[in-house]
Amino acid sequence: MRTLRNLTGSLLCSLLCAMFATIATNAQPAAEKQTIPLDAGWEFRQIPDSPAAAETTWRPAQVPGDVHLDLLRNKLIPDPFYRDNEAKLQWIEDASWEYRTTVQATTSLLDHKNVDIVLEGLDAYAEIYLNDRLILTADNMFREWRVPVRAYLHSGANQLRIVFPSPIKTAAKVAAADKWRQQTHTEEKTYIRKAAYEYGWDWGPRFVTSGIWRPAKLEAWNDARISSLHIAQRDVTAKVAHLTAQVEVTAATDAAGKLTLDYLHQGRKAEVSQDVDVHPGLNHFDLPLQIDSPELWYPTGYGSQPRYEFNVHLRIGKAAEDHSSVRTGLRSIVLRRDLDQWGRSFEFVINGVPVFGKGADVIPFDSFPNRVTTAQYRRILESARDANMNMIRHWGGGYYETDEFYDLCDELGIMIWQDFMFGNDWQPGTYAFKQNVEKEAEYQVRRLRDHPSIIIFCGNNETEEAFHWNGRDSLTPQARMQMWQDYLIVFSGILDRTVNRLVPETPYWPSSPSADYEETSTGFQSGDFHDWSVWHGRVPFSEYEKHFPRFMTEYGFQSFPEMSSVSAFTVPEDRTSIFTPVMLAHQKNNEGNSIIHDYMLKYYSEPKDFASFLYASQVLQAEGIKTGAEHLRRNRPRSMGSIFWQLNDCWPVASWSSIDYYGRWKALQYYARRFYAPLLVSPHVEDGSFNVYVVSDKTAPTAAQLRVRLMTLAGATLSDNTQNVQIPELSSKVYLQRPLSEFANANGPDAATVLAVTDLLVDGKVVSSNLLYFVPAKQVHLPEPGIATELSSAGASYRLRLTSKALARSVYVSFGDTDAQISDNYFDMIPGQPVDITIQSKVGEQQLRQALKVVSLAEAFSPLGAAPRTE
Ligand code: BMA
Repeated sequence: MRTLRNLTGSLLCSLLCAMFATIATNAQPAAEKQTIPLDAGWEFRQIPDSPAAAETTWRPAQVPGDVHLDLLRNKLIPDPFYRDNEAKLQWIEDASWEYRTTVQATTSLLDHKNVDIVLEGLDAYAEIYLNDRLILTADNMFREWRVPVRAYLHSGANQLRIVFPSPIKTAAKVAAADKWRQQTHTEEKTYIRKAAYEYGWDWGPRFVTSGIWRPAKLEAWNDARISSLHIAQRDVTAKVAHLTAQVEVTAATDAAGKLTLDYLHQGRKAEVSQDVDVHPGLNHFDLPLQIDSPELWYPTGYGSQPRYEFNVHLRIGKAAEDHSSVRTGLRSIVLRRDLDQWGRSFEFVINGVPVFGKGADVIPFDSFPNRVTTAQYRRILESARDANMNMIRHWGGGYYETDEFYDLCDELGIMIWQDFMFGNDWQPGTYAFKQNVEKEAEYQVRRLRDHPSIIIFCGNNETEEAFHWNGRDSLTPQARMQMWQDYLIVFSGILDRTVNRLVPETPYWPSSPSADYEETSTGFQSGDFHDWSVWHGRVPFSEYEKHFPRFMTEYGFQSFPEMSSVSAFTVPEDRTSIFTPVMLAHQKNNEGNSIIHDYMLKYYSEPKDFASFLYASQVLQAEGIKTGAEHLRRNRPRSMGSIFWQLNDCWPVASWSSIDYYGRWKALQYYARRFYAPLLVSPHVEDGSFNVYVVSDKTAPTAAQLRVRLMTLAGATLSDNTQNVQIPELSSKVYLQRPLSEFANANGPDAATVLAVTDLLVDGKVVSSNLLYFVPAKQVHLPEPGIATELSSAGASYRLRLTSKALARSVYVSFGDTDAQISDNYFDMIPGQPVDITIQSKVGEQQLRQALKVVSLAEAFSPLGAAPRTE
């Protein structure tokens, strides 16, 4: 095109141009890029020569998808999550599988100068054949693969076939070629880049699957295509945003063209354009732009989440070659790590505001990612937001999530701590592996960098710590030195560099937990922290209060899902004890059920039956995490984050989650809504004194009232005092301090029968409420609360009014399998203080009334304590 333009003016050219124009019009060359999804007509089978080949007939398959889901859809395997079916399905990982479809190459497709096959995700090692010609060998689940295939396509039907040799055997072969492995004992499975949780985790089943797990498509283009569009946020303030639209164009030829960028600004379309010369290969163009008084994106609780849409069009000569768009929010991020009296701070400063990170760790939403629906993503992420969480940590043992997941976090204002996908395992040190990781990081960072929700990229989950695990400390010094060097090359070299090059505004952190290699021998000066003293270390919950991490990225305690969730994967005989074989098959942490049982006896006593055990386990978990979360919040700014382990589940299981696999909130999620409230009242006994803290995440001072009552469990008020308080923004402070003896004699008999009720009121409304007991939970002798209920219809929903004669702890309202959404649950009830909750349900009042069950902690335990069975 450019050659023709250069000749403009000459007679010969005018003639030639006229001629070409005619030809072009007649042939109608497809100008702009064409994308054709390859999502239809797929079939799969087990490769006949693999051992125990049982399913060698070609059968219909779904792409994107995986072998397990295809086998399930074809009714060749039972539900993998039901009872102990997991164990029966382990043969699938030893087999090899293949997928095929027909690619129709139409004339309009072949009219393009370039046609690429684009595979957005293959799990994991795969050989790709087009018309029986090997066009690609893939070995990383987390990379996109693109192969130019114009030359191999013929008009009409072409066969695309993808072979997945057994992942287990392939990884073993790749590992065997690494001569260092004999010294480092790096696990075979790590040699193929594949989601670690597929091999089983301490909350997840083992389903090592294979498949085309992300979309496949054909892209047909002519002279050039836009391979990436990024809005670099060099300098963003409320006054002005200095941005650069970075456009990468892949060209097949030398050509002159034009890039036009448009975006909406204050309701009007703004436009920037630039003439460009492209050359074969990758071309980089920067289009600077300035937005005055930008609307900034804030984490939820700090402001709104406006997003700007930027569209870029590429023309070569007169032809519209390609267009691309990106939606992003404008914000500035600083990970502030200043030296201070405790060591070095670790706080995220967003748009100039130091934000206390409140949330939980997120694991994959399913063992089979392709069946996760938009509704599930929404339900879990909205649940996070609704429980006053503003941050999640996207944990490194799974997979990089879908665009939809990140879009939702952007929309909801949920900040993401984004791990690269390395979970605990030591990683191979071969050159090929490192190159593979670099390509993965380039692809993923390019894909993710415009999501305003991602506020940090982190190298891995616990790999830095894992240098000392599994006997590695006793390896030869030479092996250890080599391993550490390989570690640094990947996690403080390749990944750091890639983030820095592609999105320098987003901080990078080498590992979680880490202190970025700073000395932390006396503890808690620097970096993020995983506190597993509770649970794995089996110490009491109060241990949390002895630790002062600068930012907590994991701490947790397990519970069981509620009865309706347990019923979904069991038969009645499985539900006689938490130690039945099926209940143990749905507990993946060694001795997990015994750990729950031990803590149960330590804090309460033996639950009276199976249903009560499920309920009490949730209360136990919620009370434990509440202890940790409130401690961290009270200690701001020393601690600036509380991310508990874990938000969700990938199947129905006993785990650390606060929301179960079916999306049902456990007690912990309801508790989190209270302990993560923007204004929190937190009574606490410290050094013989009763202290009432108020913690504020508000960015403006708040005028409030603090009411503190001393009551008996039976409902008598012993004292009742209210004081006005001025709460500074972003603060934690004690507003009331009294010698403990004034409230209760901690050692005397009275202490077990009284409690302090603390309420924080703003404009006369209670915004936070908290109770404090003066003796350990086990010694609090809860009376029978005698809870009365009154259900009435209230417009489109129902109102349930509960009244209690005595103190009732963790009141659990349920309707069994009857459809009902409950506005609050697992709440404490003060005698004489009715509680109203809203019930949304499709069923009638009568049916709801019949299904209604209310229990509280007092009714969950057998007076005598039946002897438990042990694992
Ligand atoms: C941490 C996490 C996970 C694990 C959890 C509970 O180590 O990173 O690997 O599931 O603890 O053990």
